[in-house]
Amino acid sequence: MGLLDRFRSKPGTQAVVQENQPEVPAAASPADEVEEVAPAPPSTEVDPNRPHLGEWLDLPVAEVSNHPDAIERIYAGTLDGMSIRGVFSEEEVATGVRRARTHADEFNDYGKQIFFGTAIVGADDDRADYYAAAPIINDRVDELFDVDFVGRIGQVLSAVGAGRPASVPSEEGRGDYVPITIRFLPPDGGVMHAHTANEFCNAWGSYEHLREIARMWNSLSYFVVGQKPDTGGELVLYDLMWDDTPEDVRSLPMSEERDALLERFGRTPIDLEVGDMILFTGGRIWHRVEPVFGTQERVTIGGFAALSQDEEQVYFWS
Ligand SMILES: O=C(O)CCC(=O)C(=O)O
Repeated sequence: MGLLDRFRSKPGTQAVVQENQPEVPAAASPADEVEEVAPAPPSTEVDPNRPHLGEWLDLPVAEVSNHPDAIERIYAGTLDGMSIRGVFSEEEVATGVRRARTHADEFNDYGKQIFFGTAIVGADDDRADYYAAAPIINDRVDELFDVDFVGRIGQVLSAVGAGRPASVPSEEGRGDYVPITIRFLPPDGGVMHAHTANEFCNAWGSYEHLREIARMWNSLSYFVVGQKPDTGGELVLYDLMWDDTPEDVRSLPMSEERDALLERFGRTPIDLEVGDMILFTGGRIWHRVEPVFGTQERVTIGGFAALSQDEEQVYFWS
């Protein structure tokens, strides 16, 4: 079982999500126009031909500051995400991937995915395992890259977040979150089955602290491509949003069986090169990573992002 296979669509998730709906603050803020709408109950039938996916930006990193409202638009549902080209050079990420491999004895091997760095998604409800494991990557991340990898991710998130500061959160008295995990998908069918972050971020115990400090409903996913595989490994966005998820899909855990049910919906593969960064509504949009084949692993370096509850900051973590 892979780490991400531990995601479960739990009965009662919908009620938990509504309880945790953050309120839009009355004070004026750059994100005032973002409307927080209570999630609709899941539909039992969704017309597979109904379009759900909307606008996607594809731009060089030099133009990222032309879109300071991108995160607000993503929350509002008027933008699905963006491919940001050349955030890092091939050499900058290749160096990090090469050095990460020298710590293979510290990797978490889940079979279909191998992670350097722990992730809150698979953590125990009290997060004790997460904070115990966080230093394994946090103590190394600066020496992995010759550039300030985490700082540059923060700069991009700040640029598309209307200049809000972007930071990796800490939990008082517990520890620091991990900014990135390095995800190796082996070339013998490594895969990440279809999921949305809404199904677990708003229900699982391990996210309790993040729910307190950040707007986890329709939160964002980001990653940088570290190495492309020979075949497969595309990130595919399904033309289906969490709110419209039919009950047969919603009731299953991450699995091949659930992937098969999603085949009735349209799919958009996102083509990225080494060093490109993607930022999208992983909370809302169903997505999966296609199986990887050939001789080369697929490597991505990434995590998740959200506006703080007071909308003054952007948080990112893995
Ligand atoms: O690192 C990847 O390619 C997977 C990204 C993903 O599935 C997510 O962020 O939810």
